[in-house]
Amino acid sequence: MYDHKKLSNQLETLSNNNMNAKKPIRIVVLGQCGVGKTALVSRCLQNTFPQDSSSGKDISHRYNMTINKKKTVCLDIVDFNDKNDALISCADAFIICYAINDRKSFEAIDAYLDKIVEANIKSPKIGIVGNKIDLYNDREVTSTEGLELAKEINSLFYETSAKVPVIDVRQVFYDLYQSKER
Ligand SMILES: Nc1nc2c(ncn2[C@@H]2O[C@H](COP(=O)(O)OP(=O)(O)O)[C@@H](O)[C@H]2O)c(=O)[nH]1
Ligand SMILES: [Mg+2]
Repeated sequence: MYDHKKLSNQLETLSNNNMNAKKPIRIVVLGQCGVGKTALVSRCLQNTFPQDSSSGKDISHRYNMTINKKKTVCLDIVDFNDKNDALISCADAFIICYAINDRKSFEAIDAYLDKIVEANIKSPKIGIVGNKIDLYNDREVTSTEGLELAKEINSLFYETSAKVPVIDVRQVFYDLYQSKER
């Protein structure tokens, strides 16, 4: 059957794209290998969970996002693989991921914060993301610990799962965009 509602949503997205899209904001996704960066980016862009995400490359995606039928925002999302630190210095905002079932990945956040400081970016916006909450039975990092860290560095904080999308991960990217705009 012909889906009028879907089509009108698509048209709305298209017209928003034309009218409201501004200069993209570049969001670099940082975090230790294996925390789920590529999976989170894929969940954001395609709403899928990749079976094999081990490309090992730094990949940049240009993405126009409309959320809650509000305005469209244009993002450059960089899936960072510790290959090219120069990518950090041209970022507007960062997502730093860890896996809630891997304390080492949480401890690794400090090193990424150092890289951001070294890059000398003017008021960088940061979102701390504890991924893999579907594995809560193996939790090694409490929500409170994540939250405390986020408070300390004045960043946003989320717990997510790229595998079982309990929250819409696009919200993380969208909130960062908004905090950058302010
Ligand atoms: N259970 C679970 N596994 C995940 C999640 N996100 C990623 N993974 C798995 O963790 C591994 C590393 O994910 P990947 O996206 O390649 O991590 P990256 O190295 O940070 O890019 C892969 O086997 C993924 O399938 C998640 O939210 N839950
Ligand atoms: Mg990856």
